[in-house]
Amino acid sequence: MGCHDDSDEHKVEQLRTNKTITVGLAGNANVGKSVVFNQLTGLHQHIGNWPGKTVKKAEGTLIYRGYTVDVVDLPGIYSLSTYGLEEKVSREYIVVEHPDAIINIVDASSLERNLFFTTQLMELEPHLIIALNQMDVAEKKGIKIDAGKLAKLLCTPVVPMTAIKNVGLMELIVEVVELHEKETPVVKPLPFGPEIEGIISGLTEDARRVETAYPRRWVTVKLLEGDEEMENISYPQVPVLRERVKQARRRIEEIHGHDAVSALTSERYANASRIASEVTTNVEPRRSRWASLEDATSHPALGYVVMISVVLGMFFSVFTLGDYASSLLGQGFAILEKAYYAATGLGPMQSFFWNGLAGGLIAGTTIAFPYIVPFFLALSLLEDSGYLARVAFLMDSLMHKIGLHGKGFIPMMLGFGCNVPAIFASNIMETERERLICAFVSSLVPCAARSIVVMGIVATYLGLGPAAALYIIDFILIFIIGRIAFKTLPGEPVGLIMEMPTYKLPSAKITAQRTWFRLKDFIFEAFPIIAVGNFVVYLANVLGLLNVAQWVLSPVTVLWLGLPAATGVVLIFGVLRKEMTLILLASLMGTTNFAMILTPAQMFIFAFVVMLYVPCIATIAVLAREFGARRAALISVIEIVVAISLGGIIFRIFSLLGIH
Ligand SMILES: Nc1nc2c(ncn2[C@@H]2O[C@H](COP(=O)(O)OP(=O)(O)OP(=O)(O)O)[C@@H](O)[C@H]2O)c(=O)[nH]1
Ligand SMILES: [Mg+2]
Repeated sequence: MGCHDDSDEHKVEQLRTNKTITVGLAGNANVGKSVVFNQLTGLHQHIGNWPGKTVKKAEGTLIYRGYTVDVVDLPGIYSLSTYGLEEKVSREYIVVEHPDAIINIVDASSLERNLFFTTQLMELEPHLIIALNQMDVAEKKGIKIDAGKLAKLLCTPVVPMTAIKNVGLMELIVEVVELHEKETPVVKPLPFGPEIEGIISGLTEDARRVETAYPRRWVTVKLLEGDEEMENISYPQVPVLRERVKQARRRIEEIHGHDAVSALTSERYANASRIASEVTTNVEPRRSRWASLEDATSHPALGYVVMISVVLGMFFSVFTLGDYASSLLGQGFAILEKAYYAATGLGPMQSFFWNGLAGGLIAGTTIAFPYIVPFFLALSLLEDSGYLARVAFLMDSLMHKIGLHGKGFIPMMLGFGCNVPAIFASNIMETERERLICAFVSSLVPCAARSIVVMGIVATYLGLGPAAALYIIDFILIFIIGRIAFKTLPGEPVGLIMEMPTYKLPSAKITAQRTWFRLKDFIFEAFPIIAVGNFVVYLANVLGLLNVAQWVLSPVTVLWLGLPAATGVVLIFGVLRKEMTLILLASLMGTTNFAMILTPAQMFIFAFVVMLYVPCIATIAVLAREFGARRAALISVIEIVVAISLGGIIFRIFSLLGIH
């Protein structure tokens, strides 16, 4: 049988004079869709070695040979049923928006599983191109794939590529343009076994009468599978179909001994598996150098040892590096300050320029920057290597106690960098309830800004022990609060369905890029806020307004928490950004030597409250956008109450123990 059937009702019917080509990238999760998207469009979709990063479709443009190519990055999916929102979005996009081409990104290193999705995609009859990505990984695993043969078997163009190294992208885009210019017809679905094909064609006659943008064969197959959306479209239009489909299902059951859904699924698997084995040769099934690492990091006992060491190692190196750079920068600015006053002379105007205008930026640079750079870098390496997904797997049973599964740990880990992407990442959870719990606990994770406060005060002046204690208290609280949320929100927990990505050597380019983008966000978003906040507080201080505010807040700050009155205003401004608390405190007191401002007990309590009391304004905004203003407000209030109540309790315990 030839590849293309001219009488096919879905063949390209018009001559394309249009200079715009739209292309959708579809495929399983974690196959490299976003890498391809970023390479093609120059945009920066989130890339990382764990499944489920892209949750909403993203669009970008590329100009090639006079064509404007609109590229759409779709979320990773495994089927085209309407089980999940992503699946529904993807199939509607393919049929309703009818892109000129669908590029199915396939992970060459696990071809069979990926082709299972390809078989379903083909049933939608798009203009299809297969991008056989991760060829480097396949090669390392000793897998050789005959791309030409695959193209013949599927009747579609197949482009082998290694997107991460920019190999094959040009060929891919040439293929897209060719498909457009040559008016290549749509792909034809792979046939099921003859009995089922017979049943399908028997039904197609009636299905033809259904008016819909979906291909007729697809409608028939989906009706057999009991797809609700297709039933709602078809049965009211052609009522006789309902009975016919019922009979057909019974026939399939008689022939196969299974219901229609299982029969169709197993035939798709059979197709995928047959094709995969026909085009694959295993050159030498050698044990990869990652294999022992793989074993060690997911080992039921050793895995935890590795995990704790990795996390401790990460914090320790970030702190050591940050502390060193911070004191170096501090010394540099001290010399600069001396030189400045030597040149301008002392006076209120000179002090206004240095402390009021430049102060915030200087404090931001010396206190925040040194910790944030190594922190983002470390997090990025963890994410890209695939280790984060291992941690998720190890944390599965603990996470179940708060009603999530291991996957929920990924957003939490990302929360260490910043809570905002963590809340976005909560979208990888399957149900609304899990998403909410996950976002809530993620907002309690000490982000880089909060870590700056812990490191800049507690670790620097009191040592690593008390700093570690703060983190441990925080984690215990996350667990307790998470568990309460889990018990109060109705619903059942679900199991862990996440595939383990293989370990990969993080690409220097992607790591550098991601760190830079996070850093850029930090510089452009945080620095203006820090500078303005600092200026406002400086001015208010000079005008004597701060005293009023501090007086109003002192029952909480001084009486309940045992902190200096100045911390009141600082905590209020800290809602803008958590590291502001440290910076403002330094600039209000005119020194970055916190030992002169706070006693050891106060340092601990201050850092504790900052760590917990309400996420920053950006996090609240994202929570409100994702879950509604009411829930965002509720989460904020809970966190303020918990932070202040417990802070006061710690103060009293310290007093009892004679710690000041
Ligand atoms: N070695 C290698 N790694 C790749 C290649 N393409 C992508 N990757 C890596 O695979 C991982 C997943 O890539 P993404 O582009 O984020 O995958 P995705 O398909 O968009 O994933 P989701 O959005 O989660 O569905 C990342 O760690 C990439 O660096 C490749 O050709 N070779
Ligand atoms: Mg993606």
